[in-house]
Amino acid sequence: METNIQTVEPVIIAGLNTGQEDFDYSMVELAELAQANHMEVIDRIDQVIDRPNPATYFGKGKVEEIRDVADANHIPTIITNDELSPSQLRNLEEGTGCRILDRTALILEIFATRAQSKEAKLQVQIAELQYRLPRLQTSASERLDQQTGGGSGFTNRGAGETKLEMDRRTIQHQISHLRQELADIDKSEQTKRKQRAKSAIPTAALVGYTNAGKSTIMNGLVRRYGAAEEKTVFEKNMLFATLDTSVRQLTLPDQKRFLLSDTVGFVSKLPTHLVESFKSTLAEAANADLLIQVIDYSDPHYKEMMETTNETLKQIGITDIPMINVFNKADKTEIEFPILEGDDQVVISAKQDASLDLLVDVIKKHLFKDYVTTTLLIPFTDGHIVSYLNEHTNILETKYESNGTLLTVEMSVQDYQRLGKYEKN
Ligand SMILES: Nc1nc2c(ncn2[C@@H]2O[C@H](COP(=O)(O)OP(=O)(O)OP(=O)(O)O)[C@@H](O)[C@H]2O)c(=O)[nH]1
Ligand SMILES: [Mg+2]
Repeated sequence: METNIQTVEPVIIAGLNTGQEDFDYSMVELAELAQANHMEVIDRIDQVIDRPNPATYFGKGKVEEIRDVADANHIPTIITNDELSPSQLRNLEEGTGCRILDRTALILEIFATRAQSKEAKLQVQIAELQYRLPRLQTSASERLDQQTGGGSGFTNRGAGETKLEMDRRTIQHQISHLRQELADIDKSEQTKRKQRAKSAIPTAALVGYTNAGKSTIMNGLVRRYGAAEEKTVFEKNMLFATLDTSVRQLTLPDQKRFLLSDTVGFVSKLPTHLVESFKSTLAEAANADLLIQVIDYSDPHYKEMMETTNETLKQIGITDIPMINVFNKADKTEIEFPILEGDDQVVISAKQDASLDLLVDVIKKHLFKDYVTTTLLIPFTDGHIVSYLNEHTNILETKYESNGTLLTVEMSVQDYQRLGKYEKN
């Protein structure tokens, strides 16, 4: 739920530049992620260094600098550009006196606030618990007890460890419980998917970086080609607007039908646990006949974004589905559009009808490539077959003969197999 009155938390973002090419871009993106989490970035602190300090991530002097800047500006939270090890996180918290949120925890927070469906909520909860598990620690007072000893240090440490063990076990228990719940939901989703597969309607899945325009394309196509009951989906200029998968059926003017799915977008350094948890959401893409990768062509970093998308797809095991590239938001560039490049690339704007038409042409070429065009003679006594053909196939020509209706039809292989007996030789 979004409310208008939102308290905005001031934060500092901090990153280690170890010479990686995309450092600046990843820091800009980190700021955007913070904004998406209702935070205001007050300052950015970088450190150029060969490798992270194993104990504190930043070097000693930098930790002090961060503490001073945070102190001077009354900033309670620091966000780091990389995921930190449990001990780095703890030491940095102690060294700066601030709450430390690493990139992974930030993304998890965003996902947790955005998750709407039961499935997405479970997926995020599992990923959060997995993130927390190795970061559990004895409380500060317990650690103090251990250090000061208090005469019976051994016993105290023993008690602390037991509490920690207990917390771990509780979390592990919760994880397996949530996994089971998710598996039950998955089962019903799988059944739905199987039903769709049986109906032999080809499917295409929109994939790509977050904020590229996937949902906008989905809505553009639903408005043009969806039946009245097919609802539009949420689209917004913010990272991770979509977390759930939506599937819509589209019927083109030539009666060709296909299912289109819209799903969660990707971002660089997407936490592994999150990718793992979202596998079932992404199953829709894994089972598609065609992937439509949407790219924000107006973003100077679109190439890195494509790379991240391709890498993430590989990571979740989606490797051999044909893919078309949609270079979107061309209206925000100087580039001419809509244009078709080769068989599998288009430059378009999701907000322009001519663009959507061009995209549909390309989708059609892929999804319906083994459609058959043939001529059928349907006896007048089989009027229901003519009605079926009218509704489900593309009728190119109709002639009435003395012994029945002669139709030149373009149709799916499945229909051809069933109705081939009417074929006119
Ligand atoms: N100018 C312009 N804006 C676009 C175009 N396509 C999408 N947008 C805008 O880009 C923003 C993000 O669009 P979405 O469709 O929500 O993006 P998404 O890929 O679904 O993003 P996530 O759900 O976060 O993964 C919205 O503000 C859209 O209005 C386009 O072709 N041109
Ligand atoms: Mg979306």
